[in-house]
Amino acid sequence: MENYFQKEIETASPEQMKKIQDEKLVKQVKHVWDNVPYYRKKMEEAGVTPDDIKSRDDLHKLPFLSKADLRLAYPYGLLGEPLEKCVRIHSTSGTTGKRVIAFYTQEDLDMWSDCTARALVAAGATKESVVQVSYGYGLFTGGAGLNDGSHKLGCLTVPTSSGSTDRQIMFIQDLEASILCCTPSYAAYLAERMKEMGLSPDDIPLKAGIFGAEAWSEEMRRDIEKTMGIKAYDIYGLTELSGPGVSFECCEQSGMHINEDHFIPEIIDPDTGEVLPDETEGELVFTAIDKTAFPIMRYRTRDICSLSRKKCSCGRTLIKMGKLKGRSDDMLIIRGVNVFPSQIETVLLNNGYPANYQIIVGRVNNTDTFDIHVEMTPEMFTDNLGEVESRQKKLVDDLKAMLGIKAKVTLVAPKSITRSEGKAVRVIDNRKL
Ligand code: DLL
Repeated sequence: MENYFQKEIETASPEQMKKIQDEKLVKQVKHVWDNVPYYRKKMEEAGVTPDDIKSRDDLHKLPFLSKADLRLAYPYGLLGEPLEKCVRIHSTSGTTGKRVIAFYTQEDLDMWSDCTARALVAAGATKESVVQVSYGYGLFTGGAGLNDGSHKLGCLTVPTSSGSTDRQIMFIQDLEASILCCTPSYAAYLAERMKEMGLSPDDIPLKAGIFGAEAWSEEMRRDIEKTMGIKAYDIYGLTELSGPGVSFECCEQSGMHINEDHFIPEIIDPDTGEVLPDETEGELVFTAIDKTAFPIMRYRTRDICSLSRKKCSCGRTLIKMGKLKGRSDDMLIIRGVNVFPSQIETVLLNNGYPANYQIIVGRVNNTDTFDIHVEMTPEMFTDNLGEVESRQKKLVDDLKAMLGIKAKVTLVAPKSITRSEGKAVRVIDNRKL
């Protein structure tokens, strides 16, 4: 029998859900108009006032917010509450220097942990479960998000954070963890390590995994499930909207239920901004209707997928989004970390290299590989291997400081990277997702 964390909401009728959304949206638009001058100005420019928004059907009248707005408004420009009411921030990994900072009141955190608790229950968690949270803790939302949902449910929460792979496996074994939360690529790495240690699925106490924060294929899901003897569930979210738990998979494992009593989704044509019907692929846009410290409206995620209201066998009526197909911009997600080619370019140019480089991303044994080929200038070109190695090491270190993950850097001879006559192709992504 299917369990729910908040059954009345998760199985509400379409009419009940619309009523919840209409009421919250009207209230939220007033809150934003009164407290967020940045967005009020956008509304004024679009000729919209709170009186024009009477229900969800009027959502399309509101202006979009984009990542560029978030950067312009950095750090406090979209804050909807006095700072003394805020109790936490989280932050994205940052693009060209400016990170996005999201603020939370205690009520916002409570709402967020409801979302992750729903995801945990959908993956089979009860208060008897031991939940190992191997997402990073800190500014990243993964660790804190699943941690708080697990607490709320009353699970024994094991806050290992990411890294120290053998220790992770020791805790899973010794504490008989039943649910593992981490990125799919880390799950694959853990699975690989378990296999190397001679552990068979029967030796591994885990029953389920809640994996997200990056795109992953069905093949990868099947591999992880087989090696660990678990059911692997997808989970989606983004810092701007709180973090993981914006949507989550249920036993059907075919798309993620969106917590639409908190986040109203729309799919738009990324070029025209036109709202598209259900089952059509486009850019996902979200309006947060009840978080007040960082109340973002019609936020363009740049994630591409479709929405579906088809009946789900789990009994949840929450709308579903399909697995993510890709992004409408150039951001790469490598080992769960957001990487922009422009960040790499900055590091290279700061170190005196020309802007001739190539980023090659692949996937070996379910883990992302990340290679950067960088051309030397003729002045740098040398036969002295020691010198080349120390130059490479300097770049690896600087890139790690900028991106938070390690790349393999290879310095190549001047003029060896093909010049382009049109737009440069800097990224070769060989991952088949
Ligand atoms: O990745 C929040 C999160 C943490 C989600 C843990 C799930 C689990 P950000 O770092 O702000 O937040 O990155 C958000 O990551 O716009 C997507 O492009 C991508 N992403 C998140 N979940 C998935 C997923 C967290 N399940 C960005 N599948 C989003 C594919 C995902 N991509």
